Amino acid sequence: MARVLMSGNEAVARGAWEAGVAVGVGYPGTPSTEVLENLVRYEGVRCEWAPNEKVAAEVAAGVSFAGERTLVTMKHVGLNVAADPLFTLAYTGVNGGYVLFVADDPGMHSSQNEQDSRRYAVAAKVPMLEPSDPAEALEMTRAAFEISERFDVPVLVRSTTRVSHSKAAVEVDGERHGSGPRPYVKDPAKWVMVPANARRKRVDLEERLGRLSAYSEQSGLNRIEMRDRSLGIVVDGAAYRAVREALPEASVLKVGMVHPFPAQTVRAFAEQVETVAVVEEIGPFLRDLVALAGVTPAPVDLPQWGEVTPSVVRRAFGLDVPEGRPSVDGLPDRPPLMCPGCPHRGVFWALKRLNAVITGDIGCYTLGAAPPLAAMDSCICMGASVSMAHGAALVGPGRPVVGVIGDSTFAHSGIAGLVHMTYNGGTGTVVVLDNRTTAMTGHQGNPVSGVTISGAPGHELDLEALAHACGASWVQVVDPFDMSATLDALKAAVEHQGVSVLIAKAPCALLQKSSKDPVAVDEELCAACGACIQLGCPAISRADSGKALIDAMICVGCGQCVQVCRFGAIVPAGPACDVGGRAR
Ligand SMILES: Cc1ncc(C[n+]2csc(CCOP(=O)(O)OP(=O)(O)O)c2C)c(N)n1
Repeated sequence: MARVLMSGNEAVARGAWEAGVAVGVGYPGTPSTEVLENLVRYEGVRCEWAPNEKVAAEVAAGVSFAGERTLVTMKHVGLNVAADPLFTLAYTGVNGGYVLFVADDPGMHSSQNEQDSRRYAVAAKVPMLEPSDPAEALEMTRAAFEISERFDVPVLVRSTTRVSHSKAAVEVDGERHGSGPRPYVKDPAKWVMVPANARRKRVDLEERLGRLSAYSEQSGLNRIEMRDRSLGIVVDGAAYRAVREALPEASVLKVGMVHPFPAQTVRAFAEQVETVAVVEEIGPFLRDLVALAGVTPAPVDLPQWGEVTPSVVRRAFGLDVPEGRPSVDGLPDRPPLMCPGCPHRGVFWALKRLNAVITGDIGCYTLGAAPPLAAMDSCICMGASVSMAHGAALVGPGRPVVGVIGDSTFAHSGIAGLVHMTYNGGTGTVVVLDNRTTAMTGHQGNPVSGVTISGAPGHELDLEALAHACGASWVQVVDPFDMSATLDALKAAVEHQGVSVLIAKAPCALLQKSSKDPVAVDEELCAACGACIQLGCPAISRADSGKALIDAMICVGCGQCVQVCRFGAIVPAGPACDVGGRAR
């Protein structure tokens, strides 16, 4: 045993390794991504990025079916994608232990919505464990494999941003434990979910839930901590830490196995305290279950969205909230921006000139929605850009409709939209922004780049051939750093009568090993027209004179601004350039 400082995600990876997991598979998504990125570093585990979460959950199903332990990882919205296999795997059960790790994002630090994955455990009728810190993340991941094999069921481990990304001391075991490979036994009544078998399994599901309920009550995963008996708080996940800090005297029932919910333990806790209250993120979930258990929780004014911090807890219980850090006047807002030299910028610059309706998608390019580019009109979920472009074109808004999607997102769920489009005689345009990586979540490889999670080369999807095979009748590849070629290609794509696919191919600026020399503004020539400012490059700002100013410290010399300047005022900075990037 040793004590190591670990994040929650590192601890989940460690727990899976200690549990003898043979295969880890997932799709990146903040705040879950680092689990697989850490698991791949351990000996004796094979890890794979899947094109999407449904595929990941099914690959893991195959591993379990064939007798080994497996871990699947994803963020909360990924569980929507993986829900189809999960709900029926609850019927079949497992062979090797099957654990699905899902990370929720209360407060939406990096997500398009806020979901409560605890409800998936109830809906799919599978157990869910919920750690509050990295040490528990390790222990509960190990426990989840035991539960999975003991009760023949896939098990969910739910984390949230604070648990996944905060670091704490964790006890690690030098040994791998696991149950070893289990024999594969042909058993159609268990694995072939035709209605006759599924109806039998449906009954088993309820019987198994009953046994899991009994286990939840006595497992030790739900812990009563008695302190002052005037107030008892039922709490789970990251909110437990907030309660301990804000109300250190309060007694606590810390729920670690949220499903099946330990109703008897709640009743036993309620008998020992004068008032019961519930503290949770994205409620009411626990609160309703506590009430169903026959205990009436005291009303607490907790917001039903966002994270529960110690201040939120103190406010909810009518206590003073210590003043936070004083705000510093004059600090500029720093909204997320496309990096200097981002290849997406040239495409959005061109799209803006087309006066098109642009259905967008999720990735770094979602920043194309922000001013000054403001060239994206929707962003819902991964893959929606392509299918929405088709739907919008059916209505015909009187302007060209263009779906814009990244390479990873296209492989995730854009391809099926393109197939729908051509199959149904669509006429829209799809632009695939192929920056050779999944940039938004930290540069994971994907089927388009062909780079696997271990860094080894895998098969690289040929996007042109794929677009043709899907039925697109116009397919072209363009270098998005060539601004006029990009604009010309886009014009041709939207004028095409049929489905057109434009592949804008250039690596992410952060993947470039070296940048070119920076550029600078020749003040004599600059007409202060603002054309370069409209690119939304963080390296370009306006000087007090109204003329452009380029910050040589962050300019990577991509040349996009040089191309949009009609006055030839943007020139190589060279050595004759001061620190602000101003040409002398
Ligand atoms: C269903 C689902 N899974 C995962 C995510 C997390 N996520 C957001 S954007 C993104 C991929 C972006 O990669 P790409 O499309 O290549 O665009 P880039 O960021 O490289 O521009 C991922 C995985 C999500 N939002 N939804």
